Amino acid sequence: MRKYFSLLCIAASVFMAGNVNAQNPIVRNQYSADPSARVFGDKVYVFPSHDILATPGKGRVGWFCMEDYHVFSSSDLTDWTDHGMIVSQTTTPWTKPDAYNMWAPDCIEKNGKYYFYFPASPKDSSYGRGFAIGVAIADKPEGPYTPQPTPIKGVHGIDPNVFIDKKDGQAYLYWAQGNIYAARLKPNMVELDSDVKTLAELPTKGLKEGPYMFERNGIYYLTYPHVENKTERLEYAMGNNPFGPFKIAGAIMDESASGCWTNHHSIIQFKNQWYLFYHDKDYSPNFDKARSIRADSLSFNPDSTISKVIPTLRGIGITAATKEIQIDRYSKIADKGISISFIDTTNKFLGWKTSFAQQGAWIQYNTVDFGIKPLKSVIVKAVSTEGGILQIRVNSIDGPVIAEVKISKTNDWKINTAGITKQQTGIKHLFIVSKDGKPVDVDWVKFQ
Ligand code: FUB
Repeated sequence: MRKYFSLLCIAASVFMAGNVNAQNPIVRNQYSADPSARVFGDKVYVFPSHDILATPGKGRVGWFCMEDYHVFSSSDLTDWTDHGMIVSQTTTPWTKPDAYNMWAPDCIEKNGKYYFYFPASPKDSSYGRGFAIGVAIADKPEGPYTPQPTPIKGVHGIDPNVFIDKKDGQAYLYWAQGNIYAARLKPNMVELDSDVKTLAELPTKGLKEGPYMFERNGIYYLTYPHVENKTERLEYAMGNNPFGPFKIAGAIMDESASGCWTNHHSIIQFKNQWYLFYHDKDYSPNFDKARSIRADSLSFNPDSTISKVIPTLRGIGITAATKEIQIDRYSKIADKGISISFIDTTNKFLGWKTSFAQQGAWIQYNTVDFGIKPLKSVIVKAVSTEGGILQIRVNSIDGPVIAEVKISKTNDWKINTAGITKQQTGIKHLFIVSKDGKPVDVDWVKFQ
């Protein structure tokens, strides 16, 4: 029966798999949090938590509610594929099937097998109270994953993170439960191989959780969210080996301006660039337990410390000019006469619109690839009750106007097209400017 059910789940996952767009947030078809990004082969895989909204009888209303995990992948950091559900509370042998406590996970590859670590509430009190941490194993990053029959013995807590030291191939498990703990893993990756070590050099006041370890140039970076003030910010400490001792080094990302209480992250290097994956509450401004994952570039200072990451909406990756360019995920925006809001507040996953309301109001969207063949026209999906004119410029706000788009007078979203007067190739920064100040709402812009 269990086998039949697993097959059904796999079939449902494949059916539900789909492509989602780039920019921040990365995942656009569901809530997502606690992103564990990994480079496997020539792709980046992200293993996030999957927030859903609790309703009476399903989870605890007003709190985190998570029943399963999805995995996403991208080869260009722009187009992300949702591979569907990989592990669920109802199909894991040891988890309480109605606890909705499948919190922040992680995944790692060893000898061609993929080990997915996840915290959840056990159904059997012999595994201890609170959270235990289990493992599911697959032959491919996107699954199918087979959960182990029992959680890892000797581990109680949340937010597992696994690190394999390239120096000697030793795997370490980190997790949180008030403090941050670490232990060696056996070669089978599912049992501890040492005593549990408390990483005591970290801040003693204010919650810390979500450990994420990585190594660069022989320095071991233990990174973690910590409540130094009122909400979590991402901090780090540096050491000479995976068990420390560690020296507190500062903040990677400040507290969210949105007030999202949690943050949770991972750091990877992909094609010579480092990236920080983290979360905020983009699709749920009023409830910070329904979060969305994001990514921005990260860099190091000459002394090996981390340069603070300022969160952006534009995020990472290059946007093809021929795709729908969501200009509301801007790189920069004029101080006045322009604003961003949800297209439909009753269905926020429809995304955002940019409202132009003043002559000269502008928005900048960086790194658009016009390709090698000149494109002929630009399409703007817009609505304007008075009609208006938008200029499309490249390079800078004073850069050449490559098209002027007359937005027709209408009460409904409409496609407006104009010819390109100055052909473009290669990667350009895009500027959309209101020529006449008439109110115009824009959903997206694309070239063809
Ligand atoms: O997603 C639930 C919990 O919120 C995670 O386990 C923590 O790290 C925090 O992000």
